[in-house]
Amino acid sequence: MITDYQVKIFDEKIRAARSIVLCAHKNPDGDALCSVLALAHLIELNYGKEVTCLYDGNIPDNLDEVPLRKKVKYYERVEDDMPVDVAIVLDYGIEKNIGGPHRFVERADFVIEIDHHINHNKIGGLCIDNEEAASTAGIIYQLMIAAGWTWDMTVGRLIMTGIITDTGCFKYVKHGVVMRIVADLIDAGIDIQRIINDLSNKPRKTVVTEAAAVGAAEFFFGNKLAVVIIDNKQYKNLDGRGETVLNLLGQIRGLEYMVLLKEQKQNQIGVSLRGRRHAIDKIAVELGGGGHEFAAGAIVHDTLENVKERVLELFKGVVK
Ligand SMILES: [Mn+2]
Repeated sequence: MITDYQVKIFDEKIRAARSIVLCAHKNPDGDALCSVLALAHLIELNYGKEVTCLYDGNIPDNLDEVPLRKKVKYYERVEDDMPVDVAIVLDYGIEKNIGGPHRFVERADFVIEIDHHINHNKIGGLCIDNEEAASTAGIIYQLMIAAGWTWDMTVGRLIMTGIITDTGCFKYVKHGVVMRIVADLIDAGIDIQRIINDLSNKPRKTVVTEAAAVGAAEFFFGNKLAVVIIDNKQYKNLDGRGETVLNLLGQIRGLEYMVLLKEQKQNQIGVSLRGRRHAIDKIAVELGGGGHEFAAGAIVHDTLENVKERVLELFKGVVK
C-alpha cells in the first residue's frame, strides 16, 4: 500500500526539484527499464518537468520496441558534474547494482527509492518499497493511482511490459493484486498480445547462442541440477540475462535447480540461479549477491572453473 505520507513527500520533493535523475540496476531488464521510463513520463505529464534517465551496462535487444526507449541515456553520456536535486532509484536491489549512475545518486540532495527487492541497506530518504510486489512497475501503477496522476497509453504499456517481463508472463504471480492492476490496464485499452509480440525481438545470433548453451548443459546430483556455461565469446551474443536458457532447461522433467554461469569478462562471472520448488536465494547471498527466493544471482570475480566448483559445493548442502 502507498500511504498519503509517501505521496506527500514525493510530491513536495519533485515540485521543489530543478534537476531529477532516474535510474535502476545495471544491465536493466524489462521491469527496470520500463519502471524508469513510466515514472519519467508521469513526472513530465504531471509536473511538467524533464527528467534525466540513466543506465549502465546493456539493455537487451528484445526491449528495443519499448515506448520511449531512446529516452534512457548511457550514464557516461551525461555531464559528470550535472547537479542533482532528486535521484530516484528504481528496481535496484542493492546499492552496488546501480553501477555507473551511482555517482549521480551519491550527489543528490534527496534520494527516493521504489523497489520490490529484499534489501537491508536502503538508500532512500523516501522508500516506496514493497517486497511482496511482483514488479516495480506495479508499484509505479499504485503510486500513480494513489497520487491521482494523469496517465496515458504510453505509461500503461510501460507498466504492463514491466509486469509481463518480471512475472515471466504472469508465471511468478503470487498475489491477486498484480492481476487486478493487469485487469485495469486491459480495460483501459492496453493490448497484452502486442506487448508480448514486441518482446519477441532478438537477433538470430542470440537465439542460436542460447540454444547451443542449452545443448551443452551439464547435469549433476542425479539430474536435479543443470549448469550452463556461457563463455565470453558466447556472452557477447547473449541478450540480457539469458532467461531463455533457464526457461528451456526448466522444462526438463525432474530438474529442480538451474545455474547459468556467464563470463562477462575475464574473472567476472555473472551467476543466475533458479529453483523450481526449493529456495536458492541463500546460495546467491553466499556468493555475494541476492534476489528472490526462487530466482537470484550474483557477480563473482574469479575464473569460470573456480566459480563452477564453488557453486557445485554450495549446492551439495541444498539439493533435496
Ligand atoms: Mn523488478
